[in-house]
Formats: sequence, C-alpha cells, structure tokens
Amino acid sequence: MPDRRTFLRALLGTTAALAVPGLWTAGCRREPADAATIAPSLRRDTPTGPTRTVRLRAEEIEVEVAPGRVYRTWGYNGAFPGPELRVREGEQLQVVVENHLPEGTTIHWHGVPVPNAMDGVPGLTQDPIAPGETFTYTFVASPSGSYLYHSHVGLQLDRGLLGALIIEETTPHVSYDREYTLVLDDFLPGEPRPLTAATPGMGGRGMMGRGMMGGMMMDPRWTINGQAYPDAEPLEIARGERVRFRMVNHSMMLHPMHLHGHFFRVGDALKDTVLVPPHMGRVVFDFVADDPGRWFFHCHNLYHLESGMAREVRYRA
Ligand SMILES: [Cu+2]
Repeated sequence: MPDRRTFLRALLGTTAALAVPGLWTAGCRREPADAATIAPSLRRDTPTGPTRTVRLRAEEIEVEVAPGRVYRTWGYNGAFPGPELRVREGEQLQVVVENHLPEGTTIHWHGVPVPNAMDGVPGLTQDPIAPGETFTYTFVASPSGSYLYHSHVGLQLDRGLLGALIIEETTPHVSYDREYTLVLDDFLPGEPRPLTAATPGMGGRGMMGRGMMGGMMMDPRWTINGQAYPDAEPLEIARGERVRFRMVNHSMMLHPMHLHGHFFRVGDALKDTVLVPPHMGRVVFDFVADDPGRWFFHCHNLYHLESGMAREVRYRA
C-alpha cells in the first residue's frame, strides 16, 4: 500500500506531466467540427406517408378542474389540454387552425424542425391569424418523439392553448400494449399577465405570474391532462401489459414523477422516480404491469401532489 509521501509524489508527478504543453493539449486538440457530429440534421422535407388533416379551433372553453369548479378560459376544440395529435413519422401533417378568439393567434410546434414559415412566431415567421380567419400549417412529421404544440402569441399558452403532438416511429424500437400521454401543467383561473415591479411582494422580478390575481397570491391547481387528483380518472392498465407513459411538462416547475410498486425504464436506467424538466420538458418511460392493485402515480413535490398532481394507476379486474 503506498504511504502518504508516495501518494503525494505520484500526484505531483501527474500534475507536472499535465503542465507539459504538448501532453496537455494532445487530448483536446481542436479539430474542425463535423456538423453531423454536433447535431445531425433530422429535418425531412419530403413526406414518405399519407397526408393527415386535422382542424384545431382556438376558442373560449369551459374547464372543470374539480366538480363544480368550472372556469372559462381559452383552448382548442373545447378542451384543455387540446386534442392529442398523433401521426406516423414521415406523414404530411396539415393542421387547419380556425381562430374564434377575440385576438390574433398562432401555433408553434415545439421541438419539431418545421419549415421556417410554419414555425408560428408572430411578427417573425407569420402575421397572427386574425379573429375569424383560418391558417393551415403543413409540415412533414419528423423525427419521431413526444412534442407539444401551443400558441406563440403573448400569454395565450398560459390560458390553455396547448396540446401534445406525438410522432410515432415507423419502426418502433420497443413495443408496448398501452400508452398514456400525460400533460403536466398548473391551472389558475383568470387572465394570465406579466408581473411588474409595481406588483406587491414580488420584488420587481420580471417573472410571469399565474399565481397572482389582483395582487393576491393564489394557489394553482397542479393538473395531469387538465384534471386535479382526487377528481381525476384512474389510468387503467391490465396485468401483463407493457405500458408506456409519455409525459410533457407545460409548467415552469420541475416535477419528480414517482410510480409506486413498479420499476420503469427510462433510457438505460431502471427507476421509480424521474425528473420531468420544466418549460416543455419531456420524458417517456416504459414498465411492465406485473403487480395488480391500485397504485399511486404522483409528483413528489408535496405541494404539487397536495393540489392535484397525481393519478391512480388501476389494474382492470
Ligand atoms: Cu411537481
């Protein structure tokens, strides 16, 4: 076993070696970057499948986050979150957006490398779709993945103008029997607006506030697909099924999502809890339904859990 002096000498030796310019730089020479190594281009401009046409009506809707708690807000096709759009990789997606709102709107396809003119940024890639007008977004659904679509005008997405866009693999790399898309979000009644230095108690930070109503702090409801537990439907599965959960996080908070009684696979790791990053973070996990019962699935931030971010995962009899 090396004594302390030997160890120090070895350490100094290493440091000295690192100080020799040639040795130090040998391992990290700067090569001209290969574009494909940095980020391979995944854009696809030519469809390899049929055209799918869907219609999205941006309109005022009613949301019931708990029995008897109905709020008027904005959404797509009468729902919050908006309808899940699901296509195969390579298909041409055509989304006809009708604007029934009192102000202009657009849709941004978050994470999908769409042609620039389809990117939905008002004043940059298009004029907002005026009230009463229609605009058609057309792009090739690629690459496969879990995405979000949402309004890119002002604070509209915070009112509920959002939904999930799932692009399925043409050749799935895993197979599963059942799948749930779970949109994690907070919901607060009323009109979202930016906080200003004049807003009491916020110290002038320029954060966006859904928690503020008339200068008072309000507790948001933390929802999964627009429902706040315990007023939420169970996620039903059956013994022996291979189940996939796709989670998309539309809130500004990180959610450690925990499934009781099962390990799930995320990439190469087996876990029981996984962090879903804020600001459109996405995590997909798979598990095998091997232990019948009524299992809890919830955010492990207790403040989110207590105000609704949970579901029962229930095995069908
Ligand atoms: Cu949470």
